[in-house]
Amino acid sequence: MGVVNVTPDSFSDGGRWFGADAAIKHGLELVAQGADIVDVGGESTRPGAQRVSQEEELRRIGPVVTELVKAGVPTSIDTMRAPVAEFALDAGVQLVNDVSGGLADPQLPRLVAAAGAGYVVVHWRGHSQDMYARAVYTDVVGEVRDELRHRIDAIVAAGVDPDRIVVDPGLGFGKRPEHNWPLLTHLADLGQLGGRTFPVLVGASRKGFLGRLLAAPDGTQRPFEGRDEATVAISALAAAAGAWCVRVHEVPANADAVRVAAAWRDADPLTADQAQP
Ligand code: PMM
Repeated sequence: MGVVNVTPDSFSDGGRWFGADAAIKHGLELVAQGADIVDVGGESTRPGAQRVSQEEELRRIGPVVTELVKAGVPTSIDTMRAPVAEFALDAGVQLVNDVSGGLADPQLPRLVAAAGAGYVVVHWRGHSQDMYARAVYTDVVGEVRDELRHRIDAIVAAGVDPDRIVVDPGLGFGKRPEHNWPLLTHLADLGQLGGRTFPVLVGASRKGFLGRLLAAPDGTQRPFEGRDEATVAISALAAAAGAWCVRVHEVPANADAVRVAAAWRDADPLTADQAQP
């Protein structure tokens, strides 16, 4: 999954694809580079970010979603708002990527259900402006699994087909750097919820916990432009562990990593016959 953030302030690529024409061109380029899905978002979720208005979010994503769908690109909409999802579903997107897992706008799951679209249910505990206040866990993997299971129950109760649900641990969303690593090393467990196996999506690309890991000796975090190789390493490890999708800003090397991981899994009798959803 390649990312097109139509925002002036996303932490990882803020402003680069803010204009509709640049964003559309970038989406097409990501597909040419090997992305299977292009994820379009109009609201930054970086820590501390203030929300944009619904009108502004719609203004940002509208032409980008419309043109990418028209061009035949499998497109997902990254939004927490039902009216934005509704616009995108009407335009033909196949997947709604809701980083709040249905918590921010309770109308959203019903819309996804009515459209028969896919739903990425991300683990989330609250909006960006104060998300670190909620980043308190005694057993991060257990708590994230329990909370995801509750969200899935609510989303299925709203009519979404469980076969169309993808789960995501929400790296960095209400998580401190030390919380992200155990989630990554338990990806297979995260997909096993309530007796079902869900495909798992991982969004580690350029995130702050990588900047922290790769900090200079004086403690200065590695800037986001220097986090792509570490992102590729996570893509390879996550895909080899069975992740269904990795959401990334730079597609070519991550697409290669996913292909390496697929060959790796195919060569292992224990994982070769575990079909991907
Ligand atoms: N992270 C961001 C935005 N959308 N969607 C999913 N499913 N998972 C994520 O981890 C995720 C997301 C924030 O990153 P960005 O601002 O660099 O896009």
